Amino acid sequence: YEQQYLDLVRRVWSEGDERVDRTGVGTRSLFGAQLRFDLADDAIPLLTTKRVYWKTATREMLWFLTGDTNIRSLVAQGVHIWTDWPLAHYRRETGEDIDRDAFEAAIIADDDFAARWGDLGPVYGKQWVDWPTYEPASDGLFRRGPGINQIAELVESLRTNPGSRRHIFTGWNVADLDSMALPPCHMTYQFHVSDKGLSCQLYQRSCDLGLGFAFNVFSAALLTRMLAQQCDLQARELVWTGGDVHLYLNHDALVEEQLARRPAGSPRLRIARRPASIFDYTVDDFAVEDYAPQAHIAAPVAV
Ligand code: THF
Repeated sequence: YEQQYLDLVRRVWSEGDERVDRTGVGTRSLFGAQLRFDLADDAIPLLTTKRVYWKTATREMLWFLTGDTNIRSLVAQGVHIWTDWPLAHYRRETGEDIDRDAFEAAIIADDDFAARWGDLGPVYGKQWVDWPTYEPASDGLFRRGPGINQIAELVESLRTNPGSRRHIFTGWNVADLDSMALPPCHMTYQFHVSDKGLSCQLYQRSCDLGLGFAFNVFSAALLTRMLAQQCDLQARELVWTGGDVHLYLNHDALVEEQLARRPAGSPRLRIARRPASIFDYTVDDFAVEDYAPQAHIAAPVAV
């Protein structure tokens, strides 16, 4: 399955349209791509042509499921993948040239600093488990209603109405986009149940093929496995659909190195226990086996 990914990387790198993107770094990109990953027998899409820090991706997924949108709890766990956006915002607003470690230290040490500078706005977690609603009040104004937990409703619908074609959750809350540090990239998830098991299709409007992709497919597969376990289903397949699929021009060394490598092995994901609900997993519940990747390749993230 990894060969599909490498073929897509090669195609984007050689045939992609070069364009200036939001970050100013520049990309080569193509529009519209689909890859399929088998999830049967504990198979998990984890690239072997470079080490992928799957525990970091797992911590991020569990963080989404808590509804938290502040980077503080991630940073406290040694997860740095969301720090660059609040850091850039802080530098812009204050003009202070604080370094990343000092910024993260302040996020951990100082409650007020974390509340003021660590929040990403109503991003993934907020929309997934607490989508805002409004209800009319007697004064003719509207006030906040109870939030909608899309994930809890998804589990319920998979259990009680498996044949539904509406097993969907989305982070793309149009009214909230302007308040988000970054609008969702992996934006819509649809699930499908047949006698062969539970499948997931992820629509990802924008994909950083060099960096984010490895995290995004692992995370979607992880979530599908958790949902399957909670609903007593077998996980079957992950269908990944990308919109703007791109490689950043400053990932040239990563691309050349990774394309020179050959995939090897078939990693498996084991889940050690069956937690009481989809919201009760911890990172220690997961183990990856048969994963002997080639060396990590560092590459800069475009902010
Ligand atoms: N923006 C861009 N430009 N690329 C992305 O992949 C991306 N995301 C999220 C939001 N905006 C994005 C953030 N997720 C890494 C991984 C995931 C990220 C951001 C950064 C990253 O740097 N990974 C490195 C090191 C990981 C580590 O240090 O633990 C790697 O080699 O994988 C995609 O959803």
